[in-house]
Amino acid sequence: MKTALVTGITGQDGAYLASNLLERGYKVYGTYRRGSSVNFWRLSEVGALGHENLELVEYDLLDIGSAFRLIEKYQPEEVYNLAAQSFVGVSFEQPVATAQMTGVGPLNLLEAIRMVNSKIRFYQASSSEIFGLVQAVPQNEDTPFYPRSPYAAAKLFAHWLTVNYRESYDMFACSGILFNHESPLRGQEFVTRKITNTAAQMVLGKADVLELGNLDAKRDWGYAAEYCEGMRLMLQHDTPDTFVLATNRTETVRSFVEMTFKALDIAIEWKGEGVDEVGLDAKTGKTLIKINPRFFRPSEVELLLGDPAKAKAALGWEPKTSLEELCRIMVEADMRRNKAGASF
Ligand code: NDP
Ligand code: GDR
Repeated sequence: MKTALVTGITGQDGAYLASNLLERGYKVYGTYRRGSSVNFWRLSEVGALGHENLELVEYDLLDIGSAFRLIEKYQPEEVYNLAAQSFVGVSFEQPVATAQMTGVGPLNLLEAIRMVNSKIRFYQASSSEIFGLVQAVPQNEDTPFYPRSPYAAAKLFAHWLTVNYRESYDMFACSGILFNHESPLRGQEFVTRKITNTAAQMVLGKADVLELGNLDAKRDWGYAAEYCEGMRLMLQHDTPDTFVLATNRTETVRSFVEMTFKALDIAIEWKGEGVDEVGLDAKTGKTLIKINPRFFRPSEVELLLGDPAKAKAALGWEPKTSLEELCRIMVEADMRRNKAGASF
């Protein structure tokens, strides 16, 4: 039986990856951090909670001693490092904590693997945020980096260390530069899920208005379950490497809003400019969307568009779900949950 350790098991990707690996007959050690109340709702949604081959293990990625004990005790064949402070907006408020969790956290694991058993295969959850200020599009493995937030700078540190441990110690260390990937399991603070969930609540009379920041930011959005399969494929490849996973299509936040309301049979008409812009129900004239400056970031990544050609050629990986389909899946899940009174 193959063994894998997945950090950040309570997150969106942790749930999809755990479910993927369990279906393939893996023994999975999933790490979560101690808190006053730990929430396993995502594992429950994918049907992984309580699986006989899933063992949940407490781990704080800031504690290097824990990293050593974890690797020594379980000696997994594969380690997928997904845990991080993953919200870009918060990284401007908590830059030092983000640097430690998102930057130094992966280094703790790399060190533990190097010292305990350097044959263990390691996946680092790198991010398209490291491309930051546009240098070239579409962005691929050779595009220069220009991080625009403490989060992106921390992810870039972890990316380079992954590459450095691969080259210095001959470790099987892979960096997956993943573009935004979404699903009904996405946290509500991220823009896609905030939009689908609030829109569902508005239709059900549980919310009045959707408040957003920069509507013109462009993102390359894909479906999270497919990206987690890409992570697995990277660790099955003959050689360790860096891969971009993306859809090669970019859309504005504004079009994601339109897509969401369209899935609910509502057409949006935009009026006004800048912070005074509003989105109206084209039929009734009711204001549905407002701009709130609170949601703007001190510096923004305006355009992400990824080229996944290398992953397709080497891993046979390609995205399958269109953005319209993904949006519809998310809206329907949020309608169902809100009707049932669920709060996640
Ligand atoms: P989530 O925010 O959903 O999950 C993050 C996970 O990290 C949670 O399980 C969280 O635990 C855990 N975590 C946070 N801090 C600590 C800590 N100090 N010790 C232990 N665990 C901790 O993120 P996603 O699943 O969306 O993303 C997975 C990874 O991929 C992240 O590293 C993210 O930065 C990266 N990434 C994500 C992309 C995306 O579009 N989703 C794109 C590119 C990269 P808790 O539940 O307790 O908060
Ligand atoms: P991102 O995702 O920063 O790309 O990071 P997020 O969904 O937070 O923002 C996407 C874009 O939407 C704009 N935006 C808003 N964002 C949020 N959260 N809330 C709003 O109200 C809002 N209005 C407009 C943002 O300014 C931004 O341009 C995600 C995370 O999963 C990271 O962990 C990951 O590394 C990257 O994707 C790739």
